[in-house]
Amino acid sequence: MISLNKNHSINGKYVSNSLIQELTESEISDNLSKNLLRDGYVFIRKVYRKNDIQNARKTILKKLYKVGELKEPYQNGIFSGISKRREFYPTTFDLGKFWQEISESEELRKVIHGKEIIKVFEKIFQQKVDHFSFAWLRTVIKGKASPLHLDHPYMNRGTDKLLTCWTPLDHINKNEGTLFILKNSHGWNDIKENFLNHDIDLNPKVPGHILENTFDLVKRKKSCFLTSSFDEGDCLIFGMFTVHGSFDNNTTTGKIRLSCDTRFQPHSEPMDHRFSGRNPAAHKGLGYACLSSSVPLTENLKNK
Ligand SMILES: O=C(O)CCC(=O)C(=O)O
Repeated sequence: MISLNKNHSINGKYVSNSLIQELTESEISDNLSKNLLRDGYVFIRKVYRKNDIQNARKTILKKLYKVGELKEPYQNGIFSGISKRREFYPTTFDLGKFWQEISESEELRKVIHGKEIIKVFEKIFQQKVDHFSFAWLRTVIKGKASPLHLDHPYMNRGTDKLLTCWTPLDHINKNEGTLFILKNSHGWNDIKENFLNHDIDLNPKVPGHILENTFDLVKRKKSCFLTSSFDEGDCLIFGMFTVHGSFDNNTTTGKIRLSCDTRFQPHSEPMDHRFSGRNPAAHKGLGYACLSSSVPLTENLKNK
């Protein structure tokens, strides 16, 4: 009989226990480039200072509380089920500016662009590094998730040496919508060819995410879901062709899942201009309004 994992579901369908494995952990002292090449990702714990993460989280949650989206005490990050965000920020432009202000808060930037994570990327690239100024701060409510995708079609106008850094901004229990990577997916040439050079802004009719059913793909590739519970300080780094997504947030407390993804590259490589500078244009020139998290939590239907 198939044993289902009640923590992990995709579109409401539970994943079988036999398809779930723990992400392999790397230490900062390991050969990170080698591990990245081998696995398509590196997962490192205790990179950031806990205190910095806590300050960043508090700043973000306070802003959400002020627009009525969190219950008291707001520090617990429990969704209130309502939102006044649109009352304060009626237009898409206003909502984008609100999200930009949160995303650019000093406390968050101290984490996502701080010396601890820079050190990790300098070790990976063996040279000075740069990062996008744009950051993908995500607030995922109960029942929501990010679709299965790889990052290449979203940000491929600079260097192919770009790496994603996914940073949990809270402890994320296994049932709270953890990120997953499909094992060995960085080596799947058919998937890579499907998306190679696809640019979602130039060709918006073709989706950036994978349309094949996630369970079918996992079966076809004899793969499995790699995930973990995440703690303050952890980071998960992966390449542009590593297939990933998130499980549904199946919280029992109403807690939102808070995380931020950022992108790093060698300093010597060209940068995708959409995501750099003081007011990054991002997708469709919308700036921070291109993110689904920029809309009120009550309207947050999908996460890419
Ligand atoms: O956090 C998520 O739900 C999605 C993150 C993601 O897709 C990414 O880091 O590229």
